[in-house]
Amino acid sequence: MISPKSKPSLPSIVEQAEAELQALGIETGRAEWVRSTYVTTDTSELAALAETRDLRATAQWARRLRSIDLTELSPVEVRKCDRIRVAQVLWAPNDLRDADELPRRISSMEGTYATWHYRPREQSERLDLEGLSRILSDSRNPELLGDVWEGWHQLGATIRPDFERYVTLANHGARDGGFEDLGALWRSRYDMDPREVDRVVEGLWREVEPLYRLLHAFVRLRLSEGYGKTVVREVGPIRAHLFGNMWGQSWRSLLPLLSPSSPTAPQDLTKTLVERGTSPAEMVRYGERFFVSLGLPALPSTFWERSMFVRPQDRDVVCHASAWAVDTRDDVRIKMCIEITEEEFRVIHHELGHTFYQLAYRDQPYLFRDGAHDGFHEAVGDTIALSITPEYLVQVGLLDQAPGPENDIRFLLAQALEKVAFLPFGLLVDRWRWKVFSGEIAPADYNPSWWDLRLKYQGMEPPTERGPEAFDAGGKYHVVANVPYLRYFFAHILQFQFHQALARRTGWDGPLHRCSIYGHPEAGESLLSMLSLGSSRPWPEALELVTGGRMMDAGPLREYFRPLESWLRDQVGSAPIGW
Ligand code: X8Z
Ligand code: ZN
Repeated sequence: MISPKSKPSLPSIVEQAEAELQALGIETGRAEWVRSTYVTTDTSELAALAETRDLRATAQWARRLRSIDLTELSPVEVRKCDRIRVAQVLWAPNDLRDADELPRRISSMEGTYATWHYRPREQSERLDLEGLSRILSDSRNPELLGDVWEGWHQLGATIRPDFERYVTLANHGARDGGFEDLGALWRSRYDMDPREVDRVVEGLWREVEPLYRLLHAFVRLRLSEGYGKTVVREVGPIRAHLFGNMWGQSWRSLLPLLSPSSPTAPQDLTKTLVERGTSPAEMVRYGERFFVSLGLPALPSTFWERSMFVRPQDRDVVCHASAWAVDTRDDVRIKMCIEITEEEFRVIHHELGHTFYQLAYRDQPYLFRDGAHDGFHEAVGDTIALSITPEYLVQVGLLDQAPGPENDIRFLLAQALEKVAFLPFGLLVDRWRWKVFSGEIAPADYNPSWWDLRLKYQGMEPPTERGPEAFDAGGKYHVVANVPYLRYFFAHILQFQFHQALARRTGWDGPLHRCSIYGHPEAGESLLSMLSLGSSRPWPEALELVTGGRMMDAGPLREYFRPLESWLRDQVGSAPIGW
């Protein structure tokens, strides 16, 4: 019983911190949204100001909370204090001028990236990243591919001065926050000893590396047949402009080159979408209906009113796809420059995974409105996209007839060209940045060390000798925008764990790659139980809710691709593996 005389209790210190950081976080989100959908000097300045204010407040609260007696706090409050310390991927330097400069440097790099154009040889127009990427995926002319690759990567030299300064400032901040450097801050965001993170990564990589090397050997063999041995040697690394993608991170567009088209080759989804005149919003509706079929609530009307689905013609925007919860609750939006392609159809599902996660944890306290870890956030939409099987496409009317099991290898090969091909890239981006932040890689070695890792993990080399001004890591969005990348490596492991577990919920006991959880609310219920936790509990608990296990595990990925693995082995035969 509450005594009628008792006074209303004052907000605790943790509640005060949470309320202030929420208000600042929302303001920053709005400023960043405007900046990203309308890149100008003014919007960039305003966004940077908001970010500095937000980061400084976070650092001040973290410092204050560190000095209080934790035994006076509830377990929930203790977790909130832990979260404040690692909630952001930057720490404001104590020095005021440095704190002002840091977000400006990042904004400047993002601006360069967002507005970079290149006019390929013998073309009349300057092209943006989407235009250049289209050539990379469609052309089979190695000279043109090399020119496009090189033209995009020229942006590195422009970005480099900002990047060097950003590394210095971000490290100042991280050290002021009690971390060794920015990389150490990033590794502290996984509910485990930060020194263990790389060991976990290494263990997962060892499990998947043999499959990657097999795929690499197969692709080298076929590219060598297609382009000739002078362009692609039968041994050694493959040149990076030949993978149909600017970063060699997804090789899916090589499929027609690798897999002899059979009479049963399934209809091309891109063609169907284009022929039907499907609009970007309709593409998003397909994604929404999938989540709704799992029993999740439909998207709010403001999502449709406020999202950006197409590149505006009259201004510069940051096209790299992202999902936002601007008020951290209902005001969810995505920002994409949607093209009518099969690839973008899947990216939409990826982004909506973020959106439905954000909606699922909207009732958690502000400090817990986040993924169990960042790899979970990246894995949700991809998990759903694994259910875009031919049978699913028939169900939703995007395919006339599902091909028989004779198409399985082609389907699995397409999936591997996206998922398995990605793994070494997902790993190396931050292994490189961790060393940059720790100082192990000095600025003069930025580019040679980047290529050392791309050779070591991906088996790739640059199309031509890189000059001393080159800074090729600067050609990747996440590097210039200060977005940690390890999350995608984890997501590529986790999504197969989730897919396997959800498939089992539906009673599926066939091969994993044929299962679609579309229209299975029992799978949705399991997924939602994990999503709605947000970051209120350590991630192994969240993982356990869906999969029954508490570790990230590459077993389900290997199981998914098992039928392909033996096929690849046959195809490669006695040809060399490795580089
Ligand atoms: O950046 C993304 C998403 C937005 S979170 C489109 N991805 C990584 C990339 O594009 O490099 C998804 C896969 C990896
Ligand atoms: Zn994402």
